[in-house]
Order: sequence, then structure tokens, then C-alpha cells
Amino acid sequence: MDKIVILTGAGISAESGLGTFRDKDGLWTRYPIEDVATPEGFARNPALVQDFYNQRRAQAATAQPNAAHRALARLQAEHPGEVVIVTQNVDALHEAGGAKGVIHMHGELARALCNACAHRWDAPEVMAPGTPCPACAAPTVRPDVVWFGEMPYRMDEVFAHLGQADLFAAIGTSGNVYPAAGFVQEAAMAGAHTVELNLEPSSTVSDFAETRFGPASSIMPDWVD
Ligand code: BV8
Repeated sequence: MDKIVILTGAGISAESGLGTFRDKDGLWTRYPIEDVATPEGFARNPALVQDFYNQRRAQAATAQPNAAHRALARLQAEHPGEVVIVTQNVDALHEAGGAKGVIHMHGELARALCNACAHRWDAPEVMAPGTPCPACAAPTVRPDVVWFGEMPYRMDEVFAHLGQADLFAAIGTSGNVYPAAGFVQEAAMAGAHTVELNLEPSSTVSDFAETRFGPASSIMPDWVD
């Protein structure tokens, strides 16, 4: 029974039309991270942050999975119970492409979170500042995404998978954000073979035993099949 752990980043959704963060016209070039992806930024200007995520939620709602998402779903189907997909992405394109049990370590655009009582529910298409929480009525509703300085979700589970990995592949991530960027070293320490599949070398390319470069929707199907 092999254990295959896959980490994905914004690059796997790029060909579905969703913006990445650090490419030339990436999201972080238009919105300072500290203003829209930190709890402090949300406290300072909730309307700006809600607008940032409303725009991305609307874009994600019409995006379609691409051949890379579908290739990963095929990999899971061909290796039942052996393939765990951990994504940094907050879109739902892995699920739309047929993947199961995806671990969204940075949360999900389609979910809302109450800062007061931690209630979570399916987010409305447009989330206005001051929206009352359906559970406690406090006007402290935010997108259920993990901001900088906040603990990513399900890390214990992820590190347990990494500790048993025979194969670890990172797809479409620049390797700039931790703890995700450190997963390759965890997997390598467990004896896993490590592969980077990306448009270009990431910041952590030297940590990988094998690299394949090119657009995810063309290199992924070859790699899976
Ligand atoms: C944590 C929100 C610990 C949702 C995101 C000081 C203070 C506090 C923390 C820190 C600090 N210094 C460092 C840290 C840690 C910090 C961090 O790593 N900072 C970096 C910038 C140095 N990390 C954190 O804060 C994390 N939490 O450490 O908690 C803790 C411990 C105890 C108690 C409490 C806390 C939380 C990190 C999560 C932040 N949230 N997003 C959202 O808006 O989406 S991160 C953001 O970057 C996105 O989520 C994205 O997923 C993530 C990573 O980016 P990538 O996915 O890699 O995207 P990127 O654009 O960078 O790269 C795209 C790649 O694709 C490129 O390489 C490109 O070449 C490639 N590509 C493009 N097109 C294609 C392609 N590849 C293939 N095919 C194509 N077609």
C-alpha cells in the first residue's frame, strides 16, 4: 500500500482562469498581503477584505477544472485510498474535477466563519461587512480562509500523511508560504521520492529529487498516466 501525498498551489488553477499570487500580474501585486490576507487587515478595513474575497468567489464560481485537476482525480481513482491531496487553494476546482477528501489547509472561499463563535457555514455569493452570524447573530462574519499569522487547518493530519509518504509531489506552488513550503522536506525525511511539477523552478526546487516544468494541464496528465 503506497502513500502518495500531493500538494497543490495557485498554479494548478491558473489555466482555469483563476489568478495566482506571485506571478507578474498576480493578486499580491494588486492587493498588499497585509491589507487583505491578515486578521489585522480585516480588523482595519473589513469592507476591502470582503470585497477582495467576493471578487475571487465570483471568479471561482464560473471557473472550470482543467486537465490537471482531472488527472489528479484519475490518480486517486487508480490508487484507491492511497492518494491524499492537500491544497493551499481556496477554490473548489479539485472537487469539481472529481477529487475526493481534499484537505483545504488554507480554508475555502465557499465557506464563511464567525469570528465570535467559530460557527462555519456555506458562504453567500456576496458577503457584506457586518453580516450577522446565523448562529450567534454577532456581526463578525469573515471568509473561512487562513490568513498570514493564522494556523492552517488539519496540520496534524497532513504531517501524519507526510510521515508515511512514499511519493510526494508539489504542483503549481512557488514554495514561498510556510508551513506548506516545508512539506517536501518532511516527506523526504520519511523516505519519499519527491517531485516538483511547476511552470518554473520554485523557491524550494533544490529540495526535490525530480522536477518537471511546464503548464500543469499538459505535464500533469503525462505524469499521472
Ligand atoms: C502560519 C489566504 C503559524 C487565502 C494565504 C511572520 C509572522 C507570522 C507568520 C509568518 C511570519 N513570517 C513567516 C510566517 C509564516 C507565514 C509565511 O509563510 N509567510 C511567507 C510570506 C514568508 N505563513 C503563515 O502565516 C501561515 N500560518 O505559519 O501559522 C502559526 C503557528 C502557531 C499559531 C498560529 C500560527 C498561514 C499561511 C496562509 C496564508 N494564506 N492565502 C487566500 O487568500 O487564498 S497564502 C497564499 O499563498 C495563498 O493561499 C496561496 O495558496 C499561497 C501560496 O501561494 P502559491 O499557491 O504557491 O501561489 P503563487 O502565486 O505563490 O505561485 C504560483 C506558482 O504556480 C508559481 O510558481 C508559478 O510558476 C506556477 N504556475 C503559474 N501558472 C502555472 C503554474 N504552474 C503550473 N501550470 C501553470 N499554468
